[in-house]
Amino acid sequence: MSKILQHWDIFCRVVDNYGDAAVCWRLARQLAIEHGLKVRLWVDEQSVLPQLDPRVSNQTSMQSVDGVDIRPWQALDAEPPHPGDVAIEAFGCGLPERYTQAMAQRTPSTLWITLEYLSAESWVGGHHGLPSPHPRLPVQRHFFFPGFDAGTGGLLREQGLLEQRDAFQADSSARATLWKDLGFPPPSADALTVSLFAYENPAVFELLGVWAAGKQPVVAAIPDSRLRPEVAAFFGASMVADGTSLSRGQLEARFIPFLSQPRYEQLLWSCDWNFVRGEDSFVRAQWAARPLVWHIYPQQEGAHRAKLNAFLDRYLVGLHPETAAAMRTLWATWNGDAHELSASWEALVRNRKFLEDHSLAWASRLASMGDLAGNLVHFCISKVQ
Ligand code: TRH
Repeated sequence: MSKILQHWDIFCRVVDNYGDAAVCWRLARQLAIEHGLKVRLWVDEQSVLPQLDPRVSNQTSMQSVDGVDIRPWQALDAEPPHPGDVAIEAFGCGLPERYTQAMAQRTPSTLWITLEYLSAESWVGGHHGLPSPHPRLPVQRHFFFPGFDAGTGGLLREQGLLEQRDAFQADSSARATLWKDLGFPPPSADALTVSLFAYENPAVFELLGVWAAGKQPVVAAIPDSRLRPEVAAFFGASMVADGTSLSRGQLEARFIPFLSQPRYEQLLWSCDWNFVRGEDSFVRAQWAARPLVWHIYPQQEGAHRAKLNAFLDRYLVGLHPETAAAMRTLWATWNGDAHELSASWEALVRNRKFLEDHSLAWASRLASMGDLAGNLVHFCISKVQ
């Protein structure tokens, strides 16, 4: 690593949900642990990180975990800013004005990176890495886009992640331990296991009904999320405590707490199907190499639809045609744009083997592109050499 790019600042504003902090936390840890960098993570909302990683306290104003200094954004108001060599502005959150001025005055000036949201759209490759001058100050920022092909910044993936996944998936006792720790016996061998993490979703009633009426037992893990009240309502319940199991027909729903990120990862690895949402869980489900269904973060005027279809256009290439068509229909239904849940689910279960092989091949192909943290480090070095 270049000696001149040792000090990195990451700025994160929690807009809503977990995704902003989740991505910044992964990136910060990877830069510190795998690249030996000194990283400060400035966060405007202290309550989210401890849910993702219980080693982080929401009581402390300054703390260090895994070599990352976690600081409240507000602390910047109290002290003169000392900008690092690189400043990452996550998801267009903006940098504090005083910090930006200090960046421009610094010699050499701080390298300013805007980390963008993930999209599979074809324009991303053409915009990745482009500079944009500041309107007043002698400093420019560069746009860094995550993505699904070699012309982009790639996806976050920690070293050894796929090896850990393979070891876990090959180890039935590790899976049994996970369920035991969550307060449940291991699902029976003939059951289909599913994790269900999503925003509020009217299609969930039909989905649960299909599972309840199906031929095969389904064990659905329901982490605490905005979907949970709707799942409880399907069983005629209003509030459901963690550790509760509710059954109807072939379906058993297991209500579990919001897990730490590593634990949630294990849940994704252990389930046959994963329903995920937003950005980070969506990527993690791809690394899990199991069939997935994405509830995309809804945007105004349906802008998310182009993103959803752009991903499917890439993801479904090479998949058995009937399976690909059923996946497209199921994803459209889950995102409120179609109403054919039962038939598409049956087709997918029938063609499960194609999907499983495809999920594994997809994860391997993505892994061959390098990882976002490594790509970001190389990009920054290229800008100062
Ligand atoms: O929480 P999200 O909906 O975040 C979203 C997206 O990032 C979206 O792009 C953004 O615009 C919006 O926030 C503001 O979904 P996401 O991205 O999957 O983040 C959830 C994180 O929570 C992810 O790191 C997985 C983690 N998680 C756990 O650690 N434990 C759990 O039990 C669960 C269900 C999730």
